[in-house]
Amino acid sequence: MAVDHKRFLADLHKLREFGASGVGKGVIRPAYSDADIAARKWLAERMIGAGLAPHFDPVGNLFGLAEGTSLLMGSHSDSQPEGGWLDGALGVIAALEIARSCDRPISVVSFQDEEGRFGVTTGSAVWSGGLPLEHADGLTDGAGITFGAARSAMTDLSQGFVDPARFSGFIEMHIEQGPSLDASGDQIGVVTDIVGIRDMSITFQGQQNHAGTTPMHLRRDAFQALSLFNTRLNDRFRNVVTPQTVWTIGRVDLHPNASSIVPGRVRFSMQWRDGDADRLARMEEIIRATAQEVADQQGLVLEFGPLLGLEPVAMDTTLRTALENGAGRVAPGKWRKMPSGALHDATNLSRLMPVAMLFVPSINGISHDFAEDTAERDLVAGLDVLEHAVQALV
Ligand code: HGY
Ligand code: MN
Ligand code: MN
Repeated sequence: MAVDHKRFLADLHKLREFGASGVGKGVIRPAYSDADIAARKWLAERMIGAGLAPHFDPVGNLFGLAEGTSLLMGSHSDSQPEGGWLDGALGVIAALEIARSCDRPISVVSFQDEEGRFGVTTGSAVWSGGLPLEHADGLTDGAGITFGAARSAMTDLSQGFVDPARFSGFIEMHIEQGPSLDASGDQIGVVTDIVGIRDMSITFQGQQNHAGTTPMHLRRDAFQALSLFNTRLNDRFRNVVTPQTVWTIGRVDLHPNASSIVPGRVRFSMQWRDGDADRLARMEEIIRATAQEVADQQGLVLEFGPLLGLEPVAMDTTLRTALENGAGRVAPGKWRKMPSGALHDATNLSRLMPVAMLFVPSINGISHDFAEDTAERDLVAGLDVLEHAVQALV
């Protein structure tokens, strides 16, 4: 039986109703939010309709299990605080459509907290053994809520952890979240490898004081320390990084964040990504040394949070070849092999089984934004490639 494009698109649009932001097709569906949990319960119902057994695990990962050994397909259905409607959701609904239309043993998964409200791809990191549950439970979000407290909202649904040995491999379809496919006019990207990532919080603790009466030379200003750190870091990275290396200070909590108070404390996120593990390590050395130097010179106290990270990983050649052959049939002359600059659950699963990924274009390369979108013809083309690949593999 062939995939049903209309049913696939209808379920994609239904999923984006959970946590709809009211701005374009955007969603606000962070891990363990009411919208996230409601979406997972709806997905569980759809899995039953696909002939799969829904199974929640202790961290809120939702599996739709086929009998016996099966190929696992899926992604995640939680979103960034300001998320796009397709990031993760596309892979989950595409997997569901493949499972219910191809008479092959296909299981489906929606991992939890891929977007890292608490860590880095937390749900699949715990499930794959990359992050001990007791360690994950101590991770906190930007408001100080722990992973353990947040996941307790789903404890009543938990049926224990699924044994990874029941899966022969994992295929994840995802939007590119970058400009390459959209700019080139290609419709399909077959992923060759996924970059590695490092992520930690850094705190500079100085002296809160009056913004009018505290002379500049007596200040221990946390914002000035961050500003100095960032300027020196960009300069010192220059001869270490490549055009593909990225680093981001995405969250800054300045305390007390008031216009007439010299900020005494800043806690900020420091994240960096590259395809080379040695370069990630070199960048970590520079980050730690530069932060310590600024703290010492400015008279502030420095604190590093736990370092989270994943190594760069290459996709499985057998699964990749099946996707490439499918792409050649569905989008002849309009597909390419490419690396992933975004992180995905597939990285965690590569510890346990063969994995591969398929991309479709992001319009204007936009993602992690309400404006994220992909042309329906490209969404459907990606689904057709998955169908060809599954028929060749299972
Ligand atoms: O940040 C990432 O690469 C993923 O979208 N969470
Ligand atoms: Mn994603
Ligand atoms: Mn994302």
